[in-house]
Amino acid sequence: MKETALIIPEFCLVLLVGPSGAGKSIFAQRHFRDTEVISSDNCRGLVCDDEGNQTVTEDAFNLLHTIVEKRLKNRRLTVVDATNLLAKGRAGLLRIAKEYHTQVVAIIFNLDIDVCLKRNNLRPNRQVKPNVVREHIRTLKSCRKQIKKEGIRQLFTLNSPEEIEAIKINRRSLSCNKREETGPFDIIGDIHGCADELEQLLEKLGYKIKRNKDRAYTITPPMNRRAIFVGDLMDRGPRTPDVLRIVKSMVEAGTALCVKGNHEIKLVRVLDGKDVTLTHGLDKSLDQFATETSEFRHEMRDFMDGLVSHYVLDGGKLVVAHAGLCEDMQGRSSGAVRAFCAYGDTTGEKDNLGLPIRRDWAKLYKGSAKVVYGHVPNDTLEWVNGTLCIDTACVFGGNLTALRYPEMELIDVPAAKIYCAPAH
Ligand SMILES: [Mn+2]
Repeated sequence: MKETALIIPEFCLVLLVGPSGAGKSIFAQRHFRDTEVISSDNCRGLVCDDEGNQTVTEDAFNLLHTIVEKRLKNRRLTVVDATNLLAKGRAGLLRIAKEYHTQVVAIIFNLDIDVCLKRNNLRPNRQVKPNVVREHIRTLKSCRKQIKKEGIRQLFTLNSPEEIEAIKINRRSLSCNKREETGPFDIIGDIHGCADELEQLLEKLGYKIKRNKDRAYTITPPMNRRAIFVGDLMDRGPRTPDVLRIVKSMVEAGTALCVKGNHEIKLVRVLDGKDVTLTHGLDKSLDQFATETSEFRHEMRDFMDGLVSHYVLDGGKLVVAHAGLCEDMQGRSSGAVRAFCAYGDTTGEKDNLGLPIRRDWAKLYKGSAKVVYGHVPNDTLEWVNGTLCIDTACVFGGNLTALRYPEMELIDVPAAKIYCAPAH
């Protein structure tokens, strides 16, 4: 049989799901490191010296959950080798995965009863009764649909010993993981449609700008340098389409990275026809988009939608996210991580000006990675516990600022005018 690759994230929780005798342990041994596999049988053995003892189930699973928790906390891929057939049992593991912002992958061993019984008979000392195996298989048939609804990101079903034999596991990097990229970088704050200031700043940083006949840009960075944009490219300012042209061309040429801001999220929703209130300068962007082609709008929509929430760079020494990111979310992917990156640590409440109330995560930050972000317009630039907000309110008449990394040098250009009156 031809080899089949299962592609799973480098960091995830893998649940092996299937009856006793399905070959889960052999599979785990073949494809994962010993320390990556946490088996319920092994945990039974650890708590009472007898891997087949079913009376210590509660203690064994408490231990299993504790080990899974510690591993996910340390961002280690973890495989749970247990039957995982009951929703109640899976729920505890899914809760831990959610707490540590870990994607869950399920590999289902959907084998014939005869295969399982035969294999079960070969197990030394810890055979499971045939009627228990039969019950497992009945439960599996009914739980497959249920598993899909539990928020498991990837589900693979293996239907025969031959299929299992042909599997190869490939691990892919999470899209936020760019640890191997060491820079040097020029990290640029919230632009909000201020293309004049962006062009000036890029030139000041040594980038060569060429405008082509079709209004597209070719930007050539100085030797080895790359730009990183913190998001919020659009809204409020006068030239949003050009800012998008510049950033998209650089990202596609590999001369820049860009993370997703809350304004990108909202503009994509508008372009998708969703019902969105046109506040915070969104109306300006739509006016500017109206004179562009529909092809341009589609291209930019896909570009913005495809941006990643944050990047972990330079061996983990640098994190870039639009609204910042606390330590225990860095290098992870979940709805909560994406929300923090785009909106910050919001309480869900608003102040008397209608602005969201934010917790001051930077004040509490103890991580070793430097975190560079934008989102909150500031008059001054100040490192707080290794974090720096570089949104210096260009569109409100402030500056557009870049941080040169690793030099930690700040370069800025002043706004040509006040494009928008600040809300505070
Ligand atoms: Mn923002």
